[in-house]
Amino acid sequence: MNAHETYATRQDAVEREYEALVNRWNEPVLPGNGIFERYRWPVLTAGHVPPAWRYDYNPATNPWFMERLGINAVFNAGAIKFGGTYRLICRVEGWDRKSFFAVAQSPDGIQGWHFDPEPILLDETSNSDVNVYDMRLTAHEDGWIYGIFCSERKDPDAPRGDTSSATAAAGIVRTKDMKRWERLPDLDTASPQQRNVVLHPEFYKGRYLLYTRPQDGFIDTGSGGGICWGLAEDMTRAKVVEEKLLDPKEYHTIKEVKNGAGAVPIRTPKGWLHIAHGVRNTADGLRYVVYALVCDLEEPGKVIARPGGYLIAPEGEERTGDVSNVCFCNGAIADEDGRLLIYYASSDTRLHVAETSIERMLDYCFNTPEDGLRSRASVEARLALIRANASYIARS
Ligand code: M1P
Repeated sequence: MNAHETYATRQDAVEREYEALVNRWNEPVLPGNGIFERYRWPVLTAGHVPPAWRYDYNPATNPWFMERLGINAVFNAGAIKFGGTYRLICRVEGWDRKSFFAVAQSPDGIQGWHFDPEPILLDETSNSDVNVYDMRLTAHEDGWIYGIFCSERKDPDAPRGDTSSATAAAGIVRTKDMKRWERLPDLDTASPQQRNVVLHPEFYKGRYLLYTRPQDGFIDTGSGGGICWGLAEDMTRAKVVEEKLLDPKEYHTIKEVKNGAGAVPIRTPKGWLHIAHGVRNTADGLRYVVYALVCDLEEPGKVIARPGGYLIAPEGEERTGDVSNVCFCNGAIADEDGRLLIYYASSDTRLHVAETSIERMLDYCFNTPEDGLRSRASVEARLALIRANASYIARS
């Protein structure tokens, strides 16, 4: 085949493959565990990124219809329902390892995800970001939608020859229309490293409440204790002076190494529902899982339900990817009718949805025993379950 024929054949094949993927019907995997339902297919992958973002369509400059700017992965997405549609602001990563943000929309939060025509060209501060990722979208009661994300830069204090050390700060943007994004100064905190910063949707005592995760190093948590919270007077010059511990890292738990906030907390009748992430060490590296907790409605810094263990851990295909053994969530959407969609990414490669309801999640959070922190305590909890079950099972 000559180049001209190749162009036409390949363009047709690439577009057909893309259309088939974005229009593929998704279905719940039943019976699941009763807490939530997984869906058979990821909602977004690298293949969902429009061909026009990846291919040069000019036959003169791209006669072989080659992929010019490939996409490596689509994962960790902030989520919001806006203008009647479900929107995800995804971490899209190119072949060059740089992440950027792009919004995808769906009419029902499950099916038919399509990216908006163009990715977001984010403004920079005077200290340019090298990489940006993991945006949380908060529709705040002040009328703005804030996006808080990780802004990564080379560590200016890295020794000569160290080309890996980085610093992480919380970058901030805001919008009213999900089209024009105003960049604000990065969050100022005492901690040298900040990732997984989340803005609470309501004022607390007249101030903005932010969940933080202070760390000593880019990877090392050091003395960083887990999920913290603090207050800021103003989001246009956001500064949190004091970070108070909300939920600690804990020895021999799913959050032994790192413990970070995830989706924006959701107001429920019984408290603020958090979908967070915990990280433990294994002989095979870090394992990231998604877990839940509930905080007091009046005192959002106080945990009132702490179900033990994980809510979502990688399963099957989810286990492998660029960074294997990772489930990560930075976005969830609660519908008016109580349906709850949890968007979680697997292994830094693809994005999935888990469907549940606020009612089911509250049942799960308030009726799952806390981690007893010892094997014996775990067996005691399980024995209590088995013995209480005996009479019901004998009857059936
Ligand atoms: O690779 C797993 C995750 O690692 C980081 O998360 P954390 O700050 O909790 O360690 C982030 O880079 C995240 O995007 C990534 O999914």
